[in-house]
Amino acid sequence: MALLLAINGAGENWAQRPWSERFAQRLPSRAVWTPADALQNPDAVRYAAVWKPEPGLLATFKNLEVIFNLGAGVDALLTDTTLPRVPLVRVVNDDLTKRMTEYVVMHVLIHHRKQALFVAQQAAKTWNAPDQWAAGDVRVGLLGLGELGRDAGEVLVRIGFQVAGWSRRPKTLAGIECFSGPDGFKAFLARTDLLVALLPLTPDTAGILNRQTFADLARDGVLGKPVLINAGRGGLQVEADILAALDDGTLGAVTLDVFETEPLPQQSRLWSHPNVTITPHNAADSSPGAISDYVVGQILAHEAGKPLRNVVDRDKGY
Ligand code: NDP
Ligand code: OXD
Repeated sequence: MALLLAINGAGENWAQRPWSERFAQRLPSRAVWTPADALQNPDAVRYAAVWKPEPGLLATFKNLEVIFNLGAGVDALLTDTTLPRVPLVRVVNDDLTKRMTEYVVMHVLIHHRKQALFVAQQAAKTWNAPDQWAAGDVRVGLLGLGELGRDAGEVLVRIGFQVAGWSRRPKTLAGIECFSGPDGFKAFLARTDLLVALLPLTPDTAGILNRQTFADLARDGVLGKPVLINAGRGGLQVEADILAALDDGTLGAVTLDVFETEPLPQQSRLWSHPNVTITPHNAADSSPGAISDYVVGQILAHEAGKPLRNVVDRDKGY
């Protein structure tokens, strides 16, 4: 049996050679193939570990048993209409989850503690200490209460924020006010000062961060104007609406890790807007070693007859 490794990511973390070496070390008795190797002997390929593979590639391997996506979000993979209907496993691991929680908590605190003001004051050598409200005065709303939303929510609760979350199905979570489904959306927004998006990109969530959503956020919070943080997927947001909402004061500030087009094009006005913070889709760049351990652990468990974990529901799209 062989493992196909097909990787097309940008940045150092996604270089194909180190991934091949990591898997070869962890599975010394198996063949670990690049797409070119695998196409020489397609029937031997039993597993595929992929990040943004060429559309159509995986349909070539008739004996494929499991596809492992090397990230948490599977939206890019599911746009391939020829993707074999074998189990598709996504990454869920502590390393990735904790890194996302760091990102969310850091950016919530930056907005809450007015850090942009202090950076500007330092540049102007100004000593001025404005009133600071407590975390308990700020209502954070998490769009998505999955692996990532729940963990970030727990830490935000511990710090003292008023935390609510919105998911597809109803939930009960300690310390987090839970809303669900289209019926719960408006009430969730109406109590939210600081909106954090950690949703997967699906046909139901595409463009959900739009003008109407921003207009429905609370306008009586201590932050003055609502704030948006999006670390889910760029397709959740309508960037023209974000810019218009910042310009007319519907939103006070935004932090974006993900974009409609990545890398963010040079001509995007988001780059230079004073109330926009941009990070290059690295909110939760997980350790390649930890991801490789996770995939190999799943392969060995599968071969020992145990069920695969974190299998994507193709009908829901996440
Ligand atoms: P999960 O699948 O564990 O959670 C998804 C959450 O979104 C669930 O709570 C789900 O509801 C909710 N949801 C999905 N569709 C809807 C809908 N139509 N209406 C309401 N709620 C909905 O995913 P993770 O938490 O692991 O990851 C979330 C996303 O974060 C990934 O899909 C990926 O796009 C992104 N991501 C970004 C990274 C980055 O570096 N920027 C890194 C890793 C992930 P329910 O619980 O009811 O199913
Ligand atoms: C992921 C990502 O989905 O890196 O894991 O965005």
